[in-house]
Amino acid sequence: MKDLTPARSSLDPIELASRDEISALQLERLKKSLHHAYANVPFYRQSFDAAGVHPDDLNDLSDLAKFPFTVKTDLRDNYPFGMFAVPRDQLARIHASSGTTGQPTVVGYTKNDLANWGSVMGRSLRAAGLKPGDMLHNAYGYGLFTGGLGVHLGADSLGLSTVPISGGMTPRQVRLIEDFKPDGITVTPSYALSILDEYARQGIDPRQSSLQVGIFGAEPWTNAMRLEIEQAFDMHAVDIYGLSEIMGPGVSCECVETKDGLHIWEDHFYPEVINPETGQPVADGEQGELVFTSLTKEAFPIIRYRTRDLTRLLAGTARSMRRMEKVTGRSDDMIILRGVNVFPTQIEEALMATPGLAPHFQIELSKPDRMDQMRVLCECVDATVDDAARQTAAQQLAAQIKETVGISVMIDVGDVNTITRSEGKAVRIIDNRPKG
Ligand code: DLL
Repeated sequence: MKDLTPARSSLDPIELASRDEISALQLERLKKSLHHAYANVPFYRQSFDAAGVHPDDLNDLSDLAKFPFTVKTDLRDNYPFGMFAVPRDQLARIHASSGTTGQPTVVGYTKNDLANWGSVMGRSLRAAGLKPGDMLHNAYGYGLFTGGLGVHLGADSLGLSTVPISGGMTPRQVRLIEDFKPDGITVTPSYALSILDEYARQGIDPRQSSLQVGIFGAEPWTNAMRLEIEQAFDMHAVDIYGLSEIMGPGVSCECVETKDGLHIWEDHFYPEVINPETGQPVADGEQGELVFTSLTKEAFPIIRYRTRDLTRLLAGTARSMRRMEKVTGRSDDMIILRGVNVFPTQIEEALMATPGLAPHFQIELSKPDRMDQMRVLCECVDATVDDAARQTAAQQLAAQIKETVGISVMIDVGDVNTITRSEGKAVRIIDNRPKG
């Protein structure tokens, strides 16, 4: 793999600023953001008043802990535009996340917000090793989802040539990568695996492709998956994170030279990690739920938003800004099986360590005889894996999960192509347990 480390001279000065400079900028912006939300969004006025706090009470970054949290249902309750802090005619863009239940969550951006998004997203693509003039194959979905259009803004801001292919039509994805010869690809890790399958189907060696780097996010994925993808394509694989409520993709991104967690662009997004039970902030280095406050957003300022994503904050390395560890999973996706907490990423890790199995999987939950049961649905890597080898693989995977996660599960090893392929975010859990 080629060394893609960007020249230090190409970075934004704030990426290399001292901690003191970053904190000073954050404090100044945080004060403004709290005032902006309080003055222009009735929801924030009410929630601050109810908690007995006022934006003037913030004298230090740690004072933010006095302010109330914002949660997803607050956004739903104010559907569609109740959380916006600018008049409707100042909105330049609206996005929405479909959500699995009920009301979609709607977010809005002014022209300045879009410029800032382009800037942090462009910074992310540069951190991942792309430079002006490179070509990007952008296979995140275009539309209300922030993935496609958000990455596109960043690519424009950095000066890339973008192929806005969006998700789906997998044979065409391979065709265009082969014909246009892009330097980078942006896609969910699960859809990258579908593209990889298509390479095999067409009998083309993905290691010979022009791709130097893949920038994967929008869903959890493991370091074991990183290695698999890097080897399969002979390219770098870096992690990018974001969520619509905070901006979209480009809230944080790994640097290609270190791949040691995602640098949060702290000049725009102020991170905290809290104990999800008590709501108290925990020290850097401790695991908990990630909470973000926007520092520069005009249309949709967001104060102490509980992401439900579990991670920990770590000191900066390749950049001065702090890192977040790869997200283990969302608290919503945590399965509690007979008292043990399980994340799909733990199953992914065990699967990747088992020879003979492909990296595609789903988890089926059921409750026969009032006992929760988990079945891991996976498939063999190719048609040469016979019945005996499948049985061995199933036993190995079950043993691996028992050892690392501490639960007994059933394993189904199907034929090649039996697991539904993803074209965006993978659906990992099929919950057949009776409701209520
Ligand atoms: O998924 C934005 C995005 C698009 C990020 C493309 C990266 C690349 P939402 O649809 O609002 O936005 O979903 C946000 O997805 O709270 C996480 O649970 C999950 N997520 C996003 N990136 C990662 C990641 C986009 N790198 C939700 N690792 C977030 C793990 C991720 N989970």
